[in-house]
Amino acid sequence: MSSAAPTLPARLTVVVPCYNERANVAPLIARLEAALRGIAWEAVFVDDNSPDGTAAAVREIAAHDPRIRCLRRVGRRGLSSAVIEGALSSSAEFVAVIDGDMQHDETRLKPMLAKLAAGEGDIAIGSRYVEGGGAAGLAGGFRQRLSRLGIRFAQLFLPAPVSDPMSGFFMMRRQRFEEIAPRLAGSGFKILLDLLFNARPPLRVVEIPFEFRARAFGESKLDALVLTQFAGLLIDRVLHGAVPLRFIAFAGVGLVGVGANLASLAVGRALGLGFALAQAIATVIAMGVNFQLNNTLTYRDQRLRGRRLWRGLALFMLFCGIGAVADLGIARTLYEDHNSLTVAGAAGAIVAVVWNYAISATLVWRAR
Ligand SMILES: Nc1nc2c(ncn2[C@@H]2O[C@H](COP(=O)(O)OP(=O)(O)O)[C@@H](O)[C@H]2O)c(=O)[nH]1
Ligand SMILES: [Mg+2]
Repeated sequence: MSSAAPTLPARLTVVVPCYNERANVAPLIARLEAALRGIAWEAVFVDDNSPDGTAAAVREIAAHDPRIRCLRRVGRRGLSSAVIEGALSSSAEFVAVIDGDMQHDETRLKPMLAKLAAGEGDIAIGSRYVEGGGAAGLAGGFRQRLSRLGIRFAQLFLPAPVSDPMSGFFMMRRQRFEEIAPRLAGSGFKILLDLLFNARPPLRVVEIPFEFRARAFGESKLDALVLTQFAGLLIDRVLHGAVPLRFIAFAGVGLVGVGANLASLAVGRALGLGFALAQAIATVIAMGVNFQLNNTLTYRDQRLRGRRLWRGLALFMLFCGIGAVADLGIARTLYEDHNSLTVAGAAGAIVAVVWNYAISATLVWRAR
């Protein structure tokens, strides 16, 4: 690694979000160095306290290379917010975002900078889907189909067509980024989409093709969750933020829970259990399923682990249990008053989901 101190402040900040990418840190820096020769650059690795020691690997290099910085965040996870904070830590004229796993082609950074510096656009996007680009490195046909489907959806909401609005590889003027930053949703994975949606006036886009490489070390952190989070972003866009996304996710999980409850009840009955016992067991199973799904999806960014997980589960079951009893009471009263099962059932369900949501947000997964 070069130990030459930069004589100029950075013109380009490369933001590298990373989680468990220790083995990729040194090779990526070597590649950036080769690709950015002649440009005053720096790189900020934004690490969410990876257990594999990614931050330490960055600091080891930063100790003798002033172009390298480490931004270690604790108690938080999230690709979008990592990118936002990394970019906001920059004072350079341009900021770029590149994955920390070498799947993006760092040799495209120079052409991106040239286009932006020439005023050809406000944002340069590394695209897998324009002539000369490729998505072969996306693990599995499922991920490729998912990605294409998502792109088609996103096009419906974008001010101008962009061939790869889900790309995590782009560059823009820092000044524009700073203007848009306060309006960003900041949650989930799709920071570029978030930027394109929220820029006023819309960003002028230039697309630079690149070949998405296969991962050399480590594993992908993005799976089917990408789709749920992406759906969330679109729903939020349609509803203009009128209903909290978490509530929608929570209600969706609740529906799955109802299915789990009915299925368990049927199994219990088939095994010859009495109705009350089968229903009690089915309720506990459904609450467990709901808790687990909420912990991995709805509250992914505040996911409970270890002792906190068990404490959260106990609280969740206790309060949702109280909710279930209240719900039965409301349903019964309404049924007696109106003699309509649908009204009674629906009212009971609405009260239950609002109650459970309120408890979950304030007691179980409270923001730390
Ligand atoms: N700081 C931070 N980085 C993340 C997080 N999730 C993913 N990343 C990084 O974002 C980049 C893209 O993630 P990856 O799992 O490779 O996604 P894929 O290439 O779509 O499979 C990688 O550099 C990851 O290490 C996160 O929660 N926090
Ligand atoms: Mg990757």
